[in-house]
Amino acid sequence: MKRLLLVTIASFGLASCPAIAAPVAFVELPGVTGGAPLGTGVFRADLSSVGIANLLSITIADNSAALGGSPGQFSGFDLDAIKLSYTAVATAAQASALVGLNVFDFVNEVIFTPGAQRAPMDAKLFGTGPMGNTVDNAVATLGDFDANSTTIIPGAFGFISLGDNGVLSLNLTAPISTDGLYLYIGEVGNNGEVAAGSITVSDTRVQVPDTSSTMTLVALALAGVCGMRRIRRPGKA
Ligand SMILES: [Ca+2]
Ligand SMILES: [Ca+2]
Ligand SMILES: [Ca+2]
Repeated sequence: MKRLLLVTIASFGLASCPAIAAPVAFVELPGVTGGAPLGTGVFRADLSSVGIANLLSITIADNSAALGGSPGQFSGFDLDAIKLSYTAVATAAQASALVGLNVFDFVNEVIFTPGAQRAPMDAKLFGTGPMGNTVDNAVATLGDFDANSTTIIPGAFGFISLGDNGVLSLNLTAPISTDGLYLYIGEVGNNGEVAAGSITVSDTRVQVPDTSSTMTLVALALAGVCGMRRIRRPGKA
């Protein structure tokens, strides 16, 4: 039943708004970067080969299978920074020095669905806003590879922990060509969490919340298709 519903929703999406999304392959650059202590591993992807001419959004999903790293608020992939550039650099330190394209809005064009914490749990994931379902970019600083690679508080800084199976989507402020374009992401601690297998790039914007209205639209669409005849039924005319 659940599978049928998902297929239906996907079909609606394809019918009204064609979208192309492609997975991304990463290579790990040698060395580490970040703040103090230094410990961010950097992964680079060549977006020329993803089959999308113009890039509009990037989605990063934790794919750690609950392995690697630390529990509680530090569960899952620890994202230090994300950069796009037409320059290919070869080391983590060079990626840190690279001035990325000014195409992100880490405050208004970020959609975060927190993943699960491993026990013992904390109030919310590290680097998230008051309710735990937004990015606090004053802490995460997603434009800079500056993370302090520690779980000691105070001390930890410069990243967001996605939680197990957490998902972070970023809309670009303008579409950019993928020809010669490189994506760089950093994992704090470089200690076993994986997102590389679960990053997709798309030529379609990701819907900025709120999820309740999205679900309402889906429900209305389904109700419209499935329940037309019932509208006249009540008998209180
Ligand atoms: Ca982690
Ligand atoms: Ca950072
Ligand atoms: Ca980590």
